[in-house]
Amino acid sequence: MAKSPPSPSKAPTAPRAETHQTADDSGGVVLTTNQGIPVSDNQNALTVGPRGPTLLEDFVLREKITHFDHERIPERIVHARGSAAHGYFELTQSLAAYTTADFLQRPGDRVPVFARFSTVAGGAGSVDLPRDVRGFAVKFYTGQGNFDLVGNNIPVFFIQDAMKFPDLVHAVKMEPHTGYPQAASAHDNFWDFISLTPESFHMIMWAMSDRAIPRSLRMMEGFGVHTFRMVNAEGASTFVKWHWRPTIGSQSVVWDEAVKISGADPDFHRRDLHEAIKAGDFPEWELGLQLFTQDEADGFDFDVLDPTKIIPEEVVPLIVVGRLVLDRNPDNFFAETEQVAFCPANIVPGLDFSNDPLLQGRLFSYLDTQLIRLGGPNFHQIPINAPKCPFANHQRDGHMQMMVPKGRVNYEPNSFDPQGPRESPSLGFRTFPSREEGDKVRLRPESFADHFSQARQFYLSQTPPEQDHIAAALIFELSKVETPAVRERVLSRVINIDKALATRVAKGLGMPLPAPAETPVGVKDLPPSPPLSLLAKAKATLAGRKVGVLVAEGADARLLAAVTKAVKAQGGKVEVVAETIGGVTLDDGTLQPVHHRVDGGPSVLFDAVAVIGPKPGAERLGGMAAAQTFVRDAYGHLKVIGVGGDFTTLFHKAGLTTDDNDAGFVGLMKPADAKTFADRAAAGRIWEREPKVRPLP
Ligand code: HDE
Repeated sequence: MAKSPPSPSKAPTAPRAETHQTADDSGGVVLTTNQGIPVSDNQNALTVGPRGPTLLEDFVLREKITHFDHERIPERIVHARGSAAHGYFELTQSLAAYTTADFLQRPGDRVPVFARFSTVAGGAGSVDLPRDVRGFAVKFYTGQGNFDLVGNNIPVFFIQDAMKFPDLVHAVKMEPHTGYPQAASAHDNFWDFISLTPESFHMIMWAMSDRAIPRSLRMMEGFGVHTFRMVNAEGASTFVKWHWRPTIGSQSVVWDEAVKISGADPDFHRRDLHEAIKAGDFPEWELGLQLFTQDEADGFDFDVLDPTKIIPEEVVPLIVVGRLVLDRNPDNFFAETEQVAFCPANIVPGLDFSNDPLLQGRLFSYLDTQLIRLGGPNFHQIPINAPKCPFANHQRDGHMQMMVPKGRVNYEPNSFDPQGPRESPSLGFRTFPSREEGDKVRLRPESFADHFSQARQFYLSQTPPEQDHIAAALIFELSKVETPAVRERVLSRVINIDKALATRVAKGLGMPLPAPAETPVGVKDLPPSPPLSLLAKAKATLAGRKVGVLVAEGADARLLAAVTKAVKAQGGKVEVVAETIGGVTLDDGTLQPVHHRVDGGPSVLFDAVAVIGPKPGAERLGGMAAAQTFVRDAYGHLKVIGVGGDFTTLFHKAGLTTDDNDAGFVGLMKPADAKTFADRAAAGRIWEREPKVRPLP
């Protein structure tokens, strides 16, 4: 509503309850119907007498309820749960040699963007931390129209052909006869499909890795997945793979943490993104490109059109050409995050597609999906979807037409509107004229046949803790599968990736190792590629991370200040957890504000924790189950734990000892110890502890 109408008659028609807010006297905004009719009473329906039947005549009630009844639109069939933000893309290196795309010409140029991150399998109201692939979709509002890079946080996909997408998605989503599980791949239908789809096993290695349980949306890598093209002013084409790399480094949670975060804060990722941007801590990614020619592509031992393959960075290095910064939260979740319509076919002059059969299917699907989801062909006029450059054509009418085209001309060629829109051979989008010929067939190319070599390469490129987690994830997922034959079939294919991994998983399931499945081509031993591991390139920093300090009554104010300062120096934030939300009194008499009550701020919400306080306060916390769980979970999740005081009772009751040479316990006896604590916390989890808390086969 742009402007409120003037307040009508001042005379109230019925007695009002004291608490009702009115605009009558204040000169404030008058509530109206959607027709602009001022509303006199927003509390009570129109009835015959105060206790009589409601009248059909009550157009105010009818309009309000009718609109409410239609508030929901169909959620996305995949990627329904998402969080988004506005920002900009800035070019740092000219790509004029490769493309005519205007936003990629001049370093320093910025274009506005809207980025949406999502899970794939769960519904819109599902939790943020299931084991799942994450969508990473960016809409660039360029001067030549919208370019949508609709990618994921994993650079390969489950299937090679669009024909299989509905089957994959049906298999992973809740089972149709029971309606569960929500947002979880740990069930029979998913693994049945996977076990019968050997091309999925490279992706399965990624999906079982910690990449599928990210610590924050701000700490995810992103990938365009398919091979795309750039086309330069001479008409020459270069292939390109798109990569996003977070500047604060990548990090994941551990599985038990993911499970508990889902209960403690189902909006963990959404809240983290929103709060970071609100605090001015803007998430940022580098745009890296892998550029390669047709000749180079022909020399690879995999097909660049196969979306189940990566190009190792050792084969084609990444060049950094720009940065993505998200600096503004959406004003309205529905209008922006929900109604945004991404489409891989939204592409600007100078960029182009490849023949990747999965990409080709996507080029059809997204527009089709928006027609049903947003209700008609004019969804491009919704502000979040509209280009920010002028656009003009002779498309007309349709549901929810918001524009009022003037004049008689709605066709072209025409002689009546010489200034009207016309095609432009020089400025318009032109498809790269690649030569294509062949029989019409339904055939998977032979060059797509090697399903396991890169899966093996991925697994062997991981650090030992990451390999442990892949084994643990497979054991967890398959132990939720009730059909033994499905588990067996999966294992028979995991052997093709790595026999030691399959043996561990079989042992963890208490099953004999089956015979390996047949593979159409031999599995190659490819050299490990270190960038495939997140831990190998983890950054020692607390940037974007949080430290939870459980503060007992009477705690040392100087120590808390020193910890806060040291954590801040490492880029992180401290949040105080205490017995009550009203504050905790420190030894200097100040009332310290508290972020979380102890049972509402479990340690899973933090990257490292500390407990501080004098003996009586510490003893009191020692008797609380929530405080015991706080430290027990922090230990189990391999976190650094600062200990400022005598917390013997707390640790004893949590079943922990602090003196077993565990590098993760840092004494906070005096303010000067805070730096050691923050530096240790910045170095990350205590991986050496893991075999003690989660022994694996
Ligand atoms: Fe999507 N995908 N997809 N997808 N996809 C959709 O479009 C589809 C694929 C991805 O935040 C849908 O607007 C097909 C790969 C993201 O709004 C739908 C195939 C990749 C998002 C659709 C794929 C993606 C979607 C559902 C196989 C990574 C969320 C709602 C041929 C490169 C975008 C919608 C957002 C959404 C179809 C495979 C990424 C149904 C047919 C591979 C990030 O049109």
